[in-house]
Order: sequence, then C-alpha cells, then structure tokens
Amino acid sequence: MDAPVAELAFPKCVRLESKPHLFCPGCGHPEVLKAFGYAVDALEIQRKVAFGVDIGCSLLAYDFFNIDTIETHHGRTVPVMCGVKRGNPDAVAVAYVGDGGAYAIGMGSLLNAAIRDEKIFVIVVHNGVYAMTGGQEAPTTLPGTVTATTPYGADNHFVKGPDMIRHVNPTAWVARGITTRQLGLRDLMREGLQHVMDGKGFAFLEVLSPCTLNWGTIERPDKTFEILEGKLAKTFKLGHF
Ligand SMILES: Cc1ncc(C[n+]2csc(CCOP(=O)(O)OP(=O)(O)O)c2C)c(N)n1
Ligand SMILES: [Mg+2]
Repeated sequence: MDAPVAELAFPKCVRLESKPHLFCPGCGHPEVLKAFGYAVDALEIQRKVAFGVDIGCSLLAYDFFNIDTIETHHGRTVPVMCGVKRGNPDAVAVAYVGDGGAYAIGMGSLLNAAIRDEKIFVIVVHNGVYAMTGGQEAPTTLPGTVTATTPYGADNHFVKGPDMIRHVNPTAWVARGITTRQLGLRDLMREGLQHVMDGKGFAFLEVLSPCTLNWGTIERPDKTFEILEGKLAKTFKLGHF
C-alpha cells in the first residue's frame, strides 16, 4: 500500500498531467479507456500501441494516455488506423470510435476494413446517441427513445454492430462488453489486443456505455444503471460473437 494513490487508481500508461479528464460526470468513456489502459499495461505494449481517436466524445481521449495518439476526422479513424498499421506492421493499431462515427458516417470504412480482415483493433463506444453534438439520434438508438432529433421517439430500425461484423468476417475476434462490468471489460480488451498482436486479423469490441448528460441522468446513477443493464444489455447481447 506504499504506492501513491494515483498509481492504484489509474493504469500505468495513463497520462496523469492531463487529469482530471474532460468527460462529463458519470460518462462511460473513461471507464472504457481505463479498461483499455489496464489491458495495455498487462500486455506491456505502451510503446507499441498506435491509438486513433474519432471526432465525438472519443476525441477527449487525445491526451488520456502516454501512448502515441492520432486525432482523425469524424468517421475516419478506422481507415486511418488501417494505414498506420500497413505503414508500420509492428504497431498495435487501435481505432477508438463512437457509435455515430462507426455506424453512420464511418460505416463504409468499418465494413470494408472488417471484410478485408485488416489487422487492427476497433473499439466502438455505444451510448445510443451523438453525444458530443447534443444528443441526436444515432444508428443504435432504440425504438421509441426521445432524442434531440426524435422528439416523438425513434423509429424501429437500429444497428447491431457485432452481429454485422461477424456476418461479413467469420474469423474476426468480435465481442460486446459493458461499462458496468469493468473487470470483464479489461479481459475483453486484452483478448482483442492479443488477436491483433498475434497477426490474426480484425478485432472488434463494442462497449455499452452511458451518456449521462444526454440521457438526462447525471444526478440519477440508479437511472443510468437501469438504462444500461435493464434496457441496453437486454437488447444488445453481451459476450463473444
Ligand atoms: C464530417 C463531419 N460530420 C459531422 C460532424 C459533427 N459531429 C461531430 S461529433 C458527431 C457525432 C458524435 O457521435 P458519436 O460518434 O456517437 O460519439 P459520441 O460523442 O457519442 O461518443 C458529429 C455528427 C463532424 N465533426 N464532421
Ligand atoms: Mg455515441
């Protein structure tokens, strides 16, 4: 117990100078990033990772780690990281993207990277909205959900990312986790990273994650938990695909 508190509370690869971080109270992004950081620590690959962050709340992770990080255009992180990996085959290339960036503007790039079995690890933070721009409907928004652009409730169509990736690439590593189960999330991060480190091809992890600001639950962690575990995790299956 002699270690400074910060060392116990954060993965070693975290950049302490940039804390406290810029995410909203109760945001899920830091939980996802923390799980990722612990996996990087466990595999001792801090100097090998190339971390790409999308526009969206993911961009707030641009200085979260002491890891080589690149900020891309909205929806373009997957093709950028494919390029980084091809130019530097030793890199462990990771694309960190929101569900809007992955499944709306970036859907074509994502599917083609999966089909081509690019050797990158894609992490999609599924919060059911375009969080950074004010809570508009995302491709993952569930039917009936009121958002900034669906005042009468969203329609019946939504994307199930991991099912889609599995469909176009039968050999990819594909899973879905959730921020409420941090230790399981770390294991999934480690597996995804290991898959690309072993040169086996495309790895894809979607994480169910809260947006307390746009869900209107900043003051209600019980409601946040209810939406995550009671609604999202019931519709979007957790585990390996
Ligand atoms: C080419 C382009 N189109 C649109 C935008 C506006 N924009 C910025 S972030 C964003 C959506 C972010 O949602 P998501 O990808 O789900 O990430 P989140 O903020 O929810 O984590 C949009 C539409 C932009 N920056 N660039
Ligand atoms: Mg989102």
